[in-house]
Amino acid sequence: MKILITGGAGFIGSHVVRLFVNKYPNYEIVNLDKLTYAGNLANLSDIENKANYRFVKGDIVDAEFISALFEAEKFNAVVHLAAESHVDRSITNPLEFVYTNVIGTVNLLNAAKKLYTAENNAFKLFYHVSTDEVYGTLGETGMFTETTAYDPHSPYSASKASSDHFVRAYHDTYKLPAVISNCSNNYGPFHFPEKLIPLCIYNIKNNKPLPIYGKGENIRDWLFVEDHAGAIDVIFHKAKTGSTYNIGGHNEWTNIDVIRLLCKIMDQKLNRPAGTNEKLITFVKDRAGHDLRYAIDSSKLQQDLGWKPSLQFEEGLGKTVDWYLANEEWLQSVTSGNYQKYYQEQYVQR
Ligand code: NAD
Ligand code: TDX
Repeated sequence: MKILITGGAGFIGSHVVRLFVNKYPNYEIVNLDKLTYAGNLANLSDIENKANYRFVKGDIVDAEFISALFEAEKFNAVVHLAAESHVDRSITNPLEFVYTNVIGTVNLLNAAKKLYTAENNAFKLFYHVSTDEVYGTLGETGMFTETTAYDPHSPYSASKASSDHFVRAYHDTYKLPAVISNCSNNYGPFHFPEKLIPLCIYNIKNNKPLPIYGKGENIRDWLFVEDHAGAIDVIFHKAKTGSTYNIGGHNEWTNIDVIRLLCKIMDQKLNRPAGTNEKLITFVKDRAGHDLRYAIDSSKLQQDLGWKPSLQFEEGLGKTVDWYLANEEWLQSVTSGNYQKYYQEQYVQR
């Protein structure tokens, strides 16, 4: 089995690559990544020399390159994670999200379809990794299920919804074997410090303000990244083609409560008096079109395929903080360059 994993140098992709390379020594894993600001080969330094792993630098938007790669490599399956992933960036630069998330996905689908048809069905599966944000926002009650209607609000979620539709269209029209999973917010090691949790870990460590959008009342459903990678493994091997699975941890928190918990954990780990870090909390201008609440019903995945999350949030958050404090070099390297200007000065301006 030769598997192409796209976006393997990113946050979730690096955990998926590591799991597949270590757990399946007989699979050949090819990691394709453009190495944008979010992609970092240091995320994979522990497995880079494994015999069943290879890295290819490339852009999924480049249709000729993708077509030639598939022709040369004759992959048996694709796990597609490469994407522009940050909602705030999609608000300032939506086109980049259309190129990578929509056109890039269609380029991969075209190349997979060609292989599927030409290679006598040696191509087995196109696994598309997507998000719960395609479903839009919930009010105070209810959960997203696999049959919830799509209602994306941000340019990011609109681009992911579009890519999901294309994957289903290729399955329905050309019979391309495909599955989709829609997951809730992930957290854990190697998360780029632009997203809420790693940004606040970095800022607490450096005694900088913790920017909370609006009143901090928006709710997200947090899942430890290794649990997401485990779910992808289960779905990849067991799901029927044409199916969709929601992945989530039944773990809803308001943003302000997440950050209060993080402040408390980091008071202890940094030996600061109780209450020190909470003083850094700063309420800033709300995100435009900010979805109020996400909550995933993952009972289909639990019942059909026997997956369940392994970690409680407090434990996972503690592990995550330990990882960031122990990996100062990684944090330094990803926050060098124009990081300070992009992520730190903008909050002062608000
Ligand atoms: P990330 O931003 O950390 O990583 C994305 C990776 O894709 C990076 O390594 C980047 O270099 C690569 N990439 C970007 N554009 C590319 C291109 N044109 N060609 C090739 N490679 C390119 O993202 P992430 O948080 O790890 O998310 C991975 C996937 O999971 C995305 O599809 C995202 O929509 C989905 N997802 C993320 C979350 C979450 O909480 N982070 C939740 C659900 C679903
Ligand atoms: O500085 C911040 N302050 C703040 O209050 C940031 C960066 C975020 N927030 C809020 C916005 C959200 O309500 O925190 C919540 C989480 O924000 P992000 O970490 O940016 O994640 P979110 O927008 O929820 O999207 C994430 O989960 C779903 C990923 O980035 C997506 O790729 C994934 O699909």
